[in-house]
Amino acid sequence: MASAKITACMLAVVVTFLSGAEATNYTVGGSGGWKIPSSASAYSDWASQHAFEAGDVLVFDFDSSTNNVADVTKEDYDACNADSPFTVLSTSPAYYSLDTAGDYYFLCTATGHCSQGQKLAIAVAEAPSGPTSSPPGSLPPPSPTTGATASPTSVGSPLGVARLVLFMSIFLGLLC
Ligand SMILES: [Cu+2]
Repeated sequence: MASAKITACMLAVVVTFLSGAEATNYTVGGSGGWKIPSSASAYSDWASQHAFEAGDVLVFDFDSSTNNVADVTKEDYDACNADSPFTVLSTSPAYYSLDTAGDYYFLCTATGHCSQGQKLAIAVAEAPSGPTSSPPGSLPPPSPTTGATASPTSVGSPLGVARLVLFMSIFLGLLC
């Protein structure tokens, strides 16, 4: 039983480390949400403003009575063919996890909506290895700074996040 407990603890620590590479939620279309856009290029414009990584989540915010979200092939996306989607999400807000790197294609299956621009194509990159790249149990090496001025380490900086994750892991380890 002891080994099982240790395994569980180690698993918890690993999960804590992995969660350090934080996922980002993106609300598709920003505050405008998911609808027939005023401009046909609205969603490609929106997509070009973001760098999606594996593990991120798309949030589709829409009027469920007249819209939905379907993930489709590139061919169906190009042709606005809504006849053979992989999945259709019809309840807003709809969360779509971008689990792996690659290209993703979405459209609204309501008649005429896709051809009026309610379609989204995004490219998702591999998630960076992030904090997990440093050996567990060791602090990240101090960044080389010249002079006596210490580099400002804000909470949002990669170093700050790595430290936070490390402390969380140690804390978790103590609990086990
Ligand atoms: Cu629609």
